[in-house]
Amino acid sequence: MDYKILKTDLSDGILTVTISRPKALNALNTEFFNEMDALIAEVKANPEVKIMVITGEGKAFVAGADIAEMVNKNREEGTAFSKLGQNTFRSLELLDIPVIAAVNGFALGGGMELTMACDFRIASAKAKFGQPEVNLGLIPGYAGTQRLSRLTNMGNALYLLMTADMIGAEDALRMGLVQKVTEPETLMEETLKIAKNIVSKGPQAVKKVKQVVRKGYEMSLDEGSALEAEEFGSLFGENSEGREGMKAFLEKRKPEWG
Ligand code: DAK
Repeated sequence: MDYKILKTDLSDGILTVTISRPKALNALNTEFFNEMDALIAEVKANPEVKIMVITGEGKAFVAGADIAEMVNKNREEGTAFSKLGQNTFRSLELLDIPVIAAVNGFALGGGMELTMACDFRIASAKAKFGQPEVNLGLIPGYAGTQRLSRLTNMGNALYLLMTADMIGAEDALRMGLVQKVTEPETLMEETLKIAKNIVSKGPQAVKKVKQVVRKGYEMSLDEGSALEAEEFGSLFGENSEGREGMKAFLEKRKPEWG
């Protein structure tokens, strides 16, 4: 499929997706959500894609939901716009492959919510994060109120949501919102290095890490541990990825993942 807003590049199993609507600082409109839904469906059907990296073109990652598109919506339309985004972000989060946000600039409102639907975040030292919805008399509509407290903590979430403060990459790192800060020029190089490293690991194991951590987060420790034991076991046995990985270690060679 041809995309207008999303630029894609697939190489060595890494799908780089660049959100490209720089004149509006990559603000998220209906067209973006439709394209992202289509892309997610393509990714699910393409075993060549081992990992996805999302970034933005120009000075913004994404400066939020498109205010120009939202301004005249009525209550029902507002709810529908929120559900459209929530569903897209949830599908992204539920992809079985890892998804990394490479945050190059402003990640505000819906943009920060998009980064939070990714598995982890690498930020340029120039990145700025914020949930400015209360400035507009709104609250986040793409589950930002839910993911922010889970990713950081209740105090950080309420502080950022109530003040609408914009924070830099180092503060985001300190809060646990981002995992690594890079020089602006090396953001993509460093993110792709991390992606390549993950692609070299046991692909089933990487998928299971995502599944077990994410599902386990919603469970009690005992339920989560039971799930872990089950999935741990699924990597054993003849022709399994675990057998190959352990054999390769003992034979002092690189594993050959199927
Ligand atoms: N939407 C639409 N256009 C935007 C935009 C946005 N979020 N952000 C920037 N733009 C546009 C600007 O209008 C401007 O367009 P022109 O005037 O050139 O036509 C162009 O991008 C460049 O922006 P600036 O001239 O403002 O650039 P600056 O460098 O001076 O400032 C800025 C950069 C990021 C500080 C500033 O643009 C800014 O404050 N932008 C708005 C940031 C913001 O408030 N974002 C949060 C959006 S609200 C919900 C569903 C979803 C949501 C909430 C509820 N339900 C349905 C319940 C989510 C809400 C949000 O994400």
